[in-house]
Amino acid sequence: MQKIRNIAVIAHVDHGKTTLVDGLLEQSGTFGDHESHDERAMDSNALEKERGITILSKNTAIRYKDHKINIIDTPGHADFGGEVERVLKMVDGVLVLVDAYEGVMPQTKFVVKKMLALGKKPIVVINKIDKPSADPERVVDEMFDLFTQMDADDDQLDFPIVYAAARDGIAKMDMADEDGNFECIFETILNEVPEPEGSSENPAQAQVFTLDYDNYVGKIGISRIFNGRIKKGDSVKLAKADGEMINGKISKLIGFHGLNRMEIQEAEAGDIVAIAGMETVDVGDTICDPVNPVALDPMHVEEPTLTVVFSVNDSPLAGQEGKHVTSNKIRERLEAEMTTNVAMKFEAAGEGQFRVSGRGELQITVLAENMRREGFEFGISRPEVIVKEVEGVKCEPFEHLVIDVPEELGGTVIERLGKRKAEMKSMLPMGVGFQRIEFEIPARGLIGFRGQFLTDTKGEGVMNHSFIEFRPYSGSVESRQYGALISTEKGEAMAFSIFNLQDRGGMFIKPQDKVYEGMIIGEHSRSNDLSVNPIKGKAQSNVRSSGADEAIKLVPPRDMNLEKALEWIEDDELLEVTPESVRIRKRLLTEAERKRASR
Ligand SMILES: Nc1nc2c(ncn2[C@@H]2O[C@H](COP(=O)(O)OP(=O)(O)OP(=O)(O)O)[C@@H](O)[C@H]2O)c(=O)[nH]1
Ligand SMILES: [Mg+2]
Repeated sequence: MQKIRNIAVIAHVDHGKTTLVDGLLEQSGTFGDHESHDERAMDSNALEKERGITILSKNTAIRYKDHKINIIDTPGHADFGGEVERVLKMVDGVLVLVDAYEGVMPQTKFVVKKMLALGKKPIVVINKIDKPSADPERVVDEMFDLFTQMDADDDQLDFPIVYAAARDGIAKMDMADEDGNFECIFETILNEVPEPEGSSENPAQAQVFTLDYDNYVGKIGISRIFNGRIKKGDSVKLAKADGEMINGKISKLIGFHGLNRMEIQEAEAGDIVAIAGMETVDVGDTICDPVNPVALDPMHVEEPTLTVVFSVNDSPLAGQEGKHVTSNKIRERLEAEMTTNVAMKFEAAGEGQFRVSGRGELQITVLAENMRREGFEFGISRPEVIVKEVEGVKCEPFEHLVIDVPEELGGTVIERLGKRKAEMKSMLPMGVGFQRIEFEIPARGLIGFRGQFLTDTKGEGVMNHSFIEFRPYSGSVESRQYGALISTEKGEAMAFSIFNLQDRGGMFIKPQDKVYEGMIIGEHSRSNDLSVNPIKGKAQSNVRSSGADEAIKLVPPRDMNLEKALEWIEDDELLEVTPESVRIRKRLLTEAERKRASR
């Protein structure tokens, strides 16, 4: 049998997982001498590169000495946490990264809890020790405390610690040591991560943990082989979560090495491979021996907590910027998404409307952003949390929220969060004038909070949150404080009118932007909505001196990208998303309609 180690890299968002994997690829010599690659090479899709975050977990394999090490890089953002849990079942050991300054964050707690519960043996990597504010000792203590709180067993508590500056390819086993390379990480993996159990001689058993799609071979299940051998052309049984057994045939087997995938003929117990040939394959399915089929435990798929409605765009500018605009096209696209994305769900919600549910705003924005790049045009409603009954009690999702703010701003933020039903759990000084405050808050209270928070902290605050559980409904929470500036006219915005309107609030549009009746062009500085005319030119008779128009000074408009706009809107408003624009509008476009509806 091949000598194999299987590991996952887990951590809070941005603590350096993908960067560490770069280093592991590089320093194991997996990248050829002349192979060029980007920074964070595993973040391969366009949105991942652009945003600098990992959205999908991905696997790679390296060779170190006579071992093959399969590595799964996971996303750190809370919205994609469900994936981490599935990945953890596929590996025998984990690298838990933690930022040497930020320390234990909500998603660190989430992933450590899952890992401990699954009985995995961790290697803790204190990363970014090069940061001037780094405090590795404090962070090691925080990790010990966390492990103890989460009932780690003695073996798990006895975790090896590596100190690293992943970005610089530096690692060492003791802060007092000289900077070394990643050799100590490779050695620790070989020594500490258990060998895969199972045997190549047993009947085949492989479990699918991620899905992929290829235009030529169709649906692909990325799987860990727990027992036996799998060969191209093999007949197999596919065991589904509900107990059904489906006959299948392996049309293609794909292996991983570095950033490459290559066709292979055979793989055996312990390895991670991609398997094609079964259109009905799903996450959690077991691919097993046809004569002696034994299913592995199905996987837990996290339930969505947030939902929005995607709808056919019916604004006065509909159909002008997008290629795909019809209800059928939108439905097909959403259906395609759901075949590989197990964390999301969708259902029809009336004529031209689709209710899409997921784990958080980012997950939903990523889907919307991908669609808009593909030429889609559509509307999106305000996100709503999913409310459900648990033992007869109405319950809603709660989140663990951690904020880091300059000390003098703590009070303001606590007050704001209080109105959103947050309960403060702890407050600690963080050094360099910051404090860390932790809360538990209904997910509803977080919708629209980020924008306010960034304003309140002048962009210096950092906030992170992660799902805890469904708890009894907490009553009404405060929502947006300010009203909307609503256009009464259709046409092109004029600099002169924007200039006159900017005293009324913050503008979202610039001169020459297309506007229509009912479109929201800015945020009012008061709590009520205000109808305004943004296309009024300067009347001729008012001209006192020529050239005065050029002298107009406009405040730059607020950049309302998809994410910010989605956080901002209220129930009676919608986003209009096209490949070129994100516009905000009232659901009901005319003032008369809105008046009637409010009665
Ligand atoms: N100073 C410093 N920065 C680092 C180090 N390692 C990574 N970074 C930076 O931290 C940022 C996040 O790195 P990523 O590797 O994308 O982090 P990640 O954990 O994969 O993030 P997600 O996948 O989105 O959860 C990047 O800007 C890196 O350059 C380090 O050792 N020191
Ligand atoms: Mg990453």
